[in-house]
Amino acid sequence: MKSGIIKSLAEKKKTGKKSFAVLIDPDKANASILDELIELSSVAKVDYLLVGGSLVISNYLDDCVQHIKQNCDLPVILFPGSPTQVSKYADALLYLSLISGRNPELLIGQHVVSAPFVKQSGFEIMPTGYIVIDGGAPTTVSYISNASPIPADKNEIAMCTAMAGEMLGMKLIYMDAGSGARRPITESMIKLVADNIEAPLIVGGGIIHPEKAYLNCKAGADVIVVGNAIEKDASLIKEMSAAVHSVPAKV
Ligand code: 1GP
Repeated sequence: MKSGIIKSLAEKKKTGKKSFAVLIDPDKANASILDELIELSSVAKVDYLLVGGSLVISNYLDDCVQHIKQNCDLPVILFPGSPTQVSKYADALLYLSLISGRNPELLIGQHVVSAPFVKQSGFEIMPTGYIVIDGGAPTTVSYISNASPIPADKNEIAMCTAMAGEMLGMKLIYMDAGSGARRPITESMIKLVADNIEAPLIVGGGIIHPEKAYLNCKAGADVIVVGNAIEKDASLIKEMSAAVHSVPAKV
């Protein structure tokens, strides 16, 4: 059953409507944590729940996604660190190719291995150019991928990478400073990338203040993802969601 999330993101982009996504790491979420996140996210009108992480150690992914789907209507999008992180209970999968790196395994190799399995899953596949930007701290994704991030001040490299990804057919671009980044992606980089692509732009990594989420959207981000800050203080969901949704739509 296809869920049509890409289509709705493209439509929202046309009107300048921004989205907020809460990132849930299944390694850190038990049923009671999930219940709190579900309740707060539903009340705050969060747009999507992303589930995954660069290193999912536990076997809780399926249970985690199932628990969410049984308790709310929010769309669940998988954000996998590897092809094993797939659950048939999700609505969609960010089908990531790490286009900022030069590791063939994460550009195409793992996709080849998992293609038949992913195709028969039934959820929406969202082809996504994944661009990692230096966030001032070594991140799990950089270590695992053995790929250097784009330097934080090299806006043009990020722009060219996103353009290339889009022209290769990727439907979304995700710029990520990495979970727990010390420095989130700058607004100037977001603006340059957003001004040069038509695909919806997802931005995450190190966003801890609602004001930054707002400024990122003003600069051109279409979806803001927050994980770490919400793990520390779940009540932030309300303020983050309000900040993202307060960005004026295009007239
Ligand atoms: C990481 O973009 C996500 O891949 C979210 O980052 O956990 O720092 O919010 P944080």
